[in-house]
Amino acid sequence: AEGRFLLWNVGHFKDSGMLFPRESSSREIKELNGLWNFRADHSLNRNLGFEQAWYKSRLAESGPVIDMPVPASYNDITQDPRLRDFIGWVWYEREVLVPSGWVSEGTRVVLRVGSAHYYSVVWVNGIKVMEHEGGHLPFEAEIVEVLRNNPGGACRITIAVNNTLTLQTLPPGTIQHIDDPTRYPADYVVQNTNFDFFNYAGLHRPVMLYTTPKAYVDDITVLTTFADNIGLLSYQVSVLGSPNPTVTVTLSDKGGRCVASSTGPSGVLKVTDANLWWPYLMHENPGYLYSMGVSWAAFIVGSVYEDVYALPVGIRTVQVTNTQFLLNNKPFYFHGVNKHEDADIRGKGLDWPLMVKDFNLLKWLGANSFRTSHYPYAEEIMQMADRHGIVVIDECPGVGIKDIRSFGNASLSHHLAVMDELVRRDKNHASVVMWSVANEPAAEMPPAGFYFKTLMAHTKSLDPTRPVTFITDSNFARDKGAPYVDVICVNSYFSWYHDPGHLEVIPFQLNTQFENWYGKYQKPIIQSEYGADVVPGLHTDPPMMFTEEYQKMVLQNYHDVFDRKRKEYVIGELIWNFADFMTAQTVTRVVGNKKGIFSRQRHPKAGAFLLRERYWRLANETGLLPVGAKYP
Ligand code: BDP
Repeated sequence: AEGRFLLWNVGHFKDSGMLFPRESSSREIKELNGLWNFRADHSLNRNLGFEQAWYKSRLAESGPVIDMPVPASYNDITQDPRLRDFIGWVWYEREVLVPSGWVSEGTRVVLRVGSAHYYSVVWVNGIKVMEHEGGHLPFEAEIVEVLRNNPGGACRITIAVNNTLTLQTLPPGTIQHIDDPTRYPADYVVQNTNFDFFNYAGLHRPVMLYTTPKAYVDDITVLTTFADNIGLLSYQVSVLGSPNPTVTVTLSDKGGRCVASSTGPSGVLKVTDANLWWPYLMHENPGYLYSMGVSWAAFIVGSVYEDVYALPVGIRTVQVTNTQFLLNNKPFYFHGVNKHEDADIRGKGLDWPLMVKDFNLLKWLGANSFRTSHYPYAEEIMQMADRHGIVVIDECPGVGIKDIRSFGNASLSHHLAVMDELVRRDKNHASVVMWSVANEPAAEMPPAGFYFKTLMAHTKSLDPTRPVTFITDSNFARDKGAPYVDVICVNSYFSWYHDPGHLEVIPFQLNTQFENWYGKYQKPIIQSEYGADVVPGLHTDPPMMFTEEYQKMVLQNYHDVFDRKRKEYVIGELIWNFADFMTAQTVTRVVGNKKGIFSRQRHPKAGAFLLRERYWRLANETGLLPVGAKYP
């Protein structure tokens, strides 16, 4: 029966880069966003598409198709509950015409999928070009050979996506078949998960074609530091397709002036009077980015080949002490949010208006940071964070690891591969200051020690410059992963899931929580989640659960303790959650999780105003803003 939903073999090897596609004098981009043809495979074994090879010809030839927008989750696009709750393979298809110049000698054409949840198989003109496991991270394949075989430039892209989660996927899940004709219809199947958000699926981020020359800049790694007023960027460039590349690197400031240059595939750029990258509200000019121009050129049999790529880079340092988080050697206090990629209709699909609105709300709130709970966010969002100086804790999809069978070798090796992909994608973002390898795993289970030790050591080997953590809700004395983190990140819901309705327990329990963790580990602590559900518009006094007043009181009680402990070792507070979001249906959720300080439509609840007052006050106290600076 398991075969129905297909189990796959894991195996990724990071032998190449994953630079974000950017246009340049040597590179072109064709975005494939818009309407695709779509069909969910409702056959009993969900395998009809493979049996009938739907990728061999146009999708409309093998059955009915509907319009499906990309990027978007497919779940909320139609009125069909069978599609909303679909489990198994869905098929997307789009035809494009490729300019003839693209298939000329000396050009590479790459097909890139920003993310697709969860497992994908991709064909071009009926020929399989790649498979990928895992949502939330990009994957790509070179397709120029396939295109050359098809004169006229026709390019039919077929992508099959399967959302099934198993004990070895990330996040994990289980498929449950109930075979009881007296109580359930035939073929009753459910996807069980241990995480609290809807398992949206589909082509969630932009799909595009882009070109590079045959010899091309494949990857760039930049590490930054500074001494006095000199910024130092050490870089490494990898060029593929050329034995002896002549690499030129230039660094330009915001005004386009070249401030440093170097040649060779690795080197150090020195910038005098460097503008450091500072967080929002910590400096009058936050999010300063230089542009690092990397080019490669050669003369081969009479022609010039060259590739040009420009990478935005920020100069900043990150350091953790026993009691502090230092950004550019200054104490940084995280006053921010946890988010989700989630909105009406589009689900987890990247949406420009939503993204800009969310950043505007973050700035209105005075938030200086967010955690990408509980999976990597779109690169477009990371770039916004870089530009606006919003600090990011970058989390991988290690959420809901609760079953002991998800601590085995297959799970671990996939989790390591996902960290490879995440670090490869996000290593050059100035906004990213810490990696989170998981959220609320069963960290007290015996195998958790080895699992997290391995995972965090691996992440540090990939990136020695950033601290690593995971988010815990385990008992401080029994947590087997905490010994390996740089910063303790703890979630708690006092007076909500424990002692519901009893606000008076918060000062005691929160104080004890902090003392316990710090006493055992002497590491700085972030309150990585706290909050309460609110159905907007519900009011009571005295406050009752689910009212606007109750959320405010939970926040207020937590804040009083934060204010005492941030003078010692508490280095941040991230509200759960920025906005209401969709979940699976359960008796504890009212059309989703309502712990947002904004509704799902991004309207503020009373708690948002309280948080706004606080965050601006904190910014004035802890930032470099002049004392008494007022919010706009
Ligand atoms: C925490 C989880 C988060 C949930 C939240 C809640 O990390 O994903 O949404 O609780 O219950 O345990 O609201």
